[in-house]
Amino acid sequence: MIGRVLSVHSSECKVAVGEEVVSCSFRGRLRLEDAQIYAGDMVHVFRSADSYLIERVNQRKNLLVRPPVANVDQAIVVTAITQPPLDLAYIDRILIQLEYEEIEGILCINKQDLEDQNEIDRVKRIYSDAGYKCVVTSAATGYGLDELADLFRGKVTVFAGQSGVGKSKLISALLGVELLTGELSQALRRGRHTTRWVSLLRTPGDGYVADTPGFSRIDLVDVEPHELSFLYPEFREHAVLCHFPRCLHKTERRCAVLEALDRGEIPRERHDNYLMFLEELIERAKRKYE
Ligand SMILES: Nc1nc2c(ncn2[C@@H]2O[C@H](COP(=O)(O)OP(=O)(O)OP(=O)(O)O)[C@@H](O)[C@H]2O)c(=O)[nH]1
Ligand SMILES: [Mg+2]
Ligand SMILES: [Zn+2]
Repeated sequence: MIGRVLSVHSSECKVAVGEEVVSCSFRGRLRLEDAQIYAGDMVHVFRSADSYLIERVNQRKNLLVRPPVANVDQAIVVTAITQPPLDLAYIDRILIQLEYEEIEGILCINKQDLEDQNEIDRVKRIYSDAGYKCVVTSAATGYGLDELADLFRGKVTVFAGQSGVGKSKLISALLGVELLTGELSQALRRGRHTTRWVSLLRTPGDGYVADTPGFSRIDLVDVEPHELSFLYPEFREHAVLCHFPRCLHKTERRCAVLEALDRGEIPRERHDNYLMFLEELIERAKRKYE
């Protein structure tokens, strides 16, 4: 039998096999920790007398590190505008990581019931101009939830975003389940096992979603400075046309990215944060060769 791993605990994991969810242990002497099984993995399950054993893990198409989920099709990056305050750099760090893993990122602007429509439109424009699908929702009133639910069909979806933006509340509203929201979730995030704290929930239409706690810090992926622009969908097509092959799109002459920026084809906010991340990568590269 083949199943999908929903969650991993220290000595067993929960696997969806057909309509059932079964508890499995790993075959042989390996502990699950060493066996490197992650939520989202497709596994071969073997039924012995009164227990289930995992025999083999299928090759995965990708593995998100934070949160640890395998075979992710898309990530919904949730943000609010004022509660908590909008943090474009935080969103961009997540999107960069997703581009690196080749996972589709979708922006969800939540708390529509609280936030200023002009600001919502401004943020939406930045990310749709950058090439990302954007949805506007309110987990409180249900606004936009149908559109969000449609995105789940047949896919493994991870929710990401700052603490307090409403990830758990959105999933609760969509699936009619109770997830930890607000303070409890913060207590968990401070706990020692937060990175292991991830489990997939089944959605109608044969999809899976994973809630995650909002991480306080997201490290940039390990790329060379001149490679960063390739993790920006709206930079890529221009970057190949720059005069210098390792152009950093900072102040270079005949830089096609800077030209597109001047023509308004690249959102200014995205390039500003790009420059900040670039410095971070340059610093990191310096330390590496010291
Ligand atoms: N008014 C309003 N409040 C919301 C909305 N979505 C979430 N909230 C509230 O915002 C607070 C945080 O929501 P959570 O769902 O816990 O946020 P989270 O993103 O899961 O946060 P972490 O788990 O800490 O990463 C809760 O008090 C929710 O009730 C919304 O659309 N409108
Ligand atoms: Mg939460
Ligand atoms: Zn350039």
